[in-house]
Amino acid sequence: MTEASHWDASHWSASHWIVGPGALGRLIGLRLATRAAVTLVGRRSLPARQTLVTPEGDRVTHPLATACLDALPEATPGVVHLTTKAYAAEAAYAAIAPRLGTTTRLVLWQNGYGVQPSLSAHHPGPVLCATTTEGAYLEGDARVVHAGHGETYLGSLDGGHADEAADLAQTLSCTGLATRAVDDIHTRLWQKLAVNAAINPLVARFRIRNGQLRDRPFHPMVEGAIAEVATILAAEGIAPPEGRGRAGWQALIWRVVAGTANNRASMLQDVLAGRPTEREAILGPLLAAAQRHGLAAPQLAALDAQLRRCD
Ligand code: KPL
Repeated sequence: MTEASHWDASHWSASHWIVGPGALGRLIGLRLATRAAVTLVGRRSLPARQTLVTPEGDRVTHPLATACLDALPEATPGVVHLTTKAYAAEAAYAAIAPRLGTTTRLVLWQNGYGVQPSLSAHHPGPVLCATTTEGAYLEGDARVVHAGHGETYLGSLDGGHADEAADLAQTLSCTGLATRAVDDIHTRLWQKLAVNAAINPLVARFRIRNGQLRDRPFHPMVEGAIAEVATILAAEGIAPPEGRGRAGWQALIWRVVAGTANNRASMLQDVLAGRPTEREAILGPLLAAAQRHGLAAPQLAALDAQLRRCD
């Protein structure tokens, strides 16, 4: 029997676990709660009533099931959304693994390109990777603010499970998270990684908002990072945006800087809060690729070394 003929469209209305309920996880959980049974699974227990503030200013409160990683519900979930930071994903997966079955769909929402290949190989059921530009932040323990609408892309690294990706994309879209199923999620994850690599380490190092990267002395530093990223990704066979080589990377990255000018990037927020950063998931794959191809990446390597001291 083919994967598609196994497919049961009611699957996405099955139970969804949100493992790692930070801002993104709670946004997904509260959006899905209108259509499915949702359980927030975290390291500590959370208030069962959670409020979503929509970009339009509406407040919607839902009662959600909550659970702790060390006291999981008995039932096997239909879908697990792993929404931890990249560095915490493997440990969170290991903690829930005893409850997962071959029918459990695993959706990986991490930045960078570290856990996606390893968990895709490891999980016995279908694995989808997601990359999103949805903006959300927490206000206390019981409220998430959906700051701005973005776009989410969803697909499996080997291009399989297209029906599952299409169906989940439709479900998420219906709840207010515009999502497209794609067959090139590998490229899209690397493109997001490229954006994060050119912006996040610099703003974290200099403790500036994204828009300040357009000014001196930072502008040439961004251009230097883009040049290294573009060279590494060309060697790695990752298509530049709009197929335009380095100019495509420049256009994309400067567009994101302008669009998020007022933001404190996630890595800066992590540094300011004394949390570990996603340095390894974002710069690690680039530096490993540079080494594989015998390319020098002095600026990315220096940023990596500086951030390592904050970890
Ligand atoms: O994704 C981001 C982040 O903060 O991690 C960017 C696009 C850089 C926006 O701040």
